[in-house]
Amino acid sequence: MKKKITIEGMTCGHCVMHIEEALKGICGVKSVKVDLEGKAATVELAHEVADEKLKAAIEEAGYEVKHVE
Ligand SMILES: [Cu+2]
Repeated sequence: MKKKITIEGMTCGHCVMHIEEALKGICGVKSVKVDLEGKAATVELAHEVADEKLKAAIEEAGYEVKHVE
């Protein structure tokens, strides 16, 4: 299962790492791939994780979530 998250506010590789770590800290997240230029993160999930949970982790890290699909 995969989800794509559209994120606003990433500007550099540090932001990418910050978001990767925030998402990897969530139970159920198997892997994370962040696309800086595409302003998105793709997460692979071991089991269902609520969109709200993904969103909260990113917002806590200081970025804005536009969309989860
Ligand atoms: Cu940055």
